[in-house]
This record gives sequence, structure tokens and C-alpha cells, in this order.
Amino acid sequence: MSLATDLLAGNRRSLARAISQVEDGGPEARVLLAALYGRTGRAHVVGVTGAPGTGKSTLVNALAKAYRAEGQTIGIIAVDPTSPFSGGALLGDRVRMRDLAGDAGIFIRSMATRGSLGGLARATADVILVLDAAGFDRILVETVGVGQAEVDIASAAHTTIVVEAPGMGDEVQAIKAGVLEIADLFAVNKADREGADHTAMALQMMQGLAPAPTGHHGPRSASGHPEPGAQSDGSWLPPIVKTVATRGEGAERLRDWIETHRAHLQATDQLVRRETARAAAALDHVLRDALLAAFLTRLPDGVLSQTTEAIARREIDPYTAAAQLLAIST
Ligand SMILES: Nc1nc2c(ncn2[C@@H]2O[C@H](COP(=O)(O)OP(=O)(O)O)[C@@H](O)[C@H]2O)c(=O)[nH]1
Ligand SMILES: [Mg+2]
Repeated sequence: MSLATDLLAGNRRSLARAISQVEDGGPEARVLLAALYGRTGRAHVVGVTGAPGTGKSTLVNALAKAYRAEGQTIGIIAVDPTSPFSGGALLGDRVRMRDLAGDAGIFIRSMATRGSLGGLARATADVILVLDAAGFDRILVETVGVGQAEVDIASAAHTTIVVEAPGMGDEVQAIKAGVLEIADLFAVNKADREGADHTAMALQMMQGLAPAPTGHHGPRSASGHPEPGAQSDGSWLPPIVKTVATRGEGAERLRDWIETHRAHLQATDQLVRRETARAAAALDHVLRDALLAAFLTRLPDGVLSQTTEAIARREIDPYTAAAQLLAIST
């Protein structure tokens, strides 16, 4: 039996092997992904992002348990571009794995940078495909919210949760990191700590500062803010959910909001739009890799390193050098 057939039949050992294969990339991975692709598109992908220490791992853990209580199967991918370790488990995630171990309805995979961040985004998207094909209902992807790579990874998600916590120094981190725009849901975690209300209010105020959805006539809460969730004009106002991840508090509410958002995406044309955006990003990654690989094989031996050294010595600028290399190889 081929690895793909094995995986689609629900064999767990083949799942781990398939994931390692797509992480490594290469021709075998391409054959596997081609065989699996037709069986994907069923899972709902949830991105969970935020600054280190806000409690993302703990929250993903609690969320997975809340989903398991309803019988849904969960794939978890923890992406940490800051970790120098490749493969295997990240330190904090080993604790989590022990906690969730023994439940066949949960599969956890940690991923760290191997080479470029772009490579990590590509590998993450492919691991999502494998878990999707293996039949997991929901896939939770934890990423550290620090930069463009995370925004790229978030573009692979249907629903993006931005996690904030009180006492992280600056309530407007979300805006600075540019993640406010990508949030479908906010979790104010560590709500057992002082300042959680303040953080939630700061987020709500930032939402108020954002341009109001056009033609908004939706209901308003007692505080004068519009009710979160689906608006009458088809737009979505991200709900702010307070959580205490260590005790699992708020996890059901967060799960229910994810499901509400999923229903909203399905009811509007936004699911199709997001799927198209995901397809564009996937094609873009694959094309870049393929073009670069094809280009490098056509380049005479040693030319790349000589050019790199010349750029470092300031003998030539990177733009002119790239144009010259392109001219040689075509
Ligand atoms: N007081 C409190 N601590 C929490 C909560 N959630 C997570 N933590 C703690 O915060 C620390 C960082 O959590 P972790 O999930 O590893 O954060 P991550 O870096 O965002 O993945 C750990 O010591 C957690 O036990 C919470 O709701 N309340
Ligand atoms: Mg973590």
C-alpha cells in the first residue's frame, strides 16, 4: 500500500511519516501531496497568534479539549520560527503533549525553522493539507506573532485568533504588529490577572477607531458598541473573549465563536474568497521555490558564491548582480 492510501485509511504511523516527508519537501512529498489534495478542503483551519508568553499553547490545549468534548477531532501544529531545533517537540509543547497524550482524536506536531521563514510557511501549509486529508475536523495552528512570516502562516487559516494578555507592557501590541487586521477573534487570556478588563477595553476602543462597517445598522450593546460577530451588512466584527487558559475557562465560548465565524464564512462569499487567497498563496510559494531551484541548477558552478562575495565586498549591488545572473542562465 502506498503512504497516501495508508494515510487515507486512518493509519496513525503513516501520518507521522507523511508529515515528515512533506516537511522535508522534495519529489516524494510532491507525489504524496498530489495524491492527497483531492481529499482535502474539509477541515476548518484556525490560526492562533500573539506575543510569546500570552498563553497561546495553553489556550490551544484548552480549545482542543473543548472540541474533544463535542467529539470533534483536532490536529495541532505549533510553529516556532525562533526555535533553532528542527523537528521533534518544542520544550513547552512536550508538557502539552503529555497532557493530551493517549487521545487518538488529537494529533500534535511542532515545527521549527529549517532554513528560510518562507520555507516554514510552505511546510506549514503542506502539513495542514496532510492533517486535512487524514480527516481531522479542526486544525489549530499556533504561531508566534512577530512578523511577516506569521502573517503568511495566518493566511493559511480560515479563522485567526489573536491572543493578548494583560501586563505585557503595551496594550496596542496588536496594532504595532499589524495583527489587528488579521484578527477574526480576540482572546484576552490570563483574565485571572489584574488588567484583563483594561486590555479588553483597549481592544474594543481600537475597534471603535477602525472605520465602521459601511451601512452598519446592527444592534448595539449597553456600552454603545455594536454587538460582535456577523453584522447586517455581511461584515464581521471580531468578538473579544476573556479566557483563563490554565483553567480552561472561556474555551467553550471561544470554540463556539470559531464555529459561528465558520458559519458566517460559509453563509457569505468569504469562504470562497479565503480559499482563493489560500490557493494564490500556495501557488506563489510553490512557484517561487520551483523557479529558484530551476534557476540555480542552470547557473554554472561557483558563480553564485563568487557573486555573493562580490556583493559583500561592495564591488556590485544585489540588483545588478541578480540581473546579470538572470542574463547568464537564460
Ligand atoms: N495566570 C495565568 N497564566 C497563564 C494562563 N495561560 C497561560 N498561562 C501561563 O503563561 C505561561 C506561558 O504560557 P504558554 O501557553 O507557553 O504561552 P505561549 O508562549 O503564548 O505559547 C505559562 O507559564 C502558562 O502556564 C492564564 O490564563 N492565566
Ligand atoms: Mg507556545
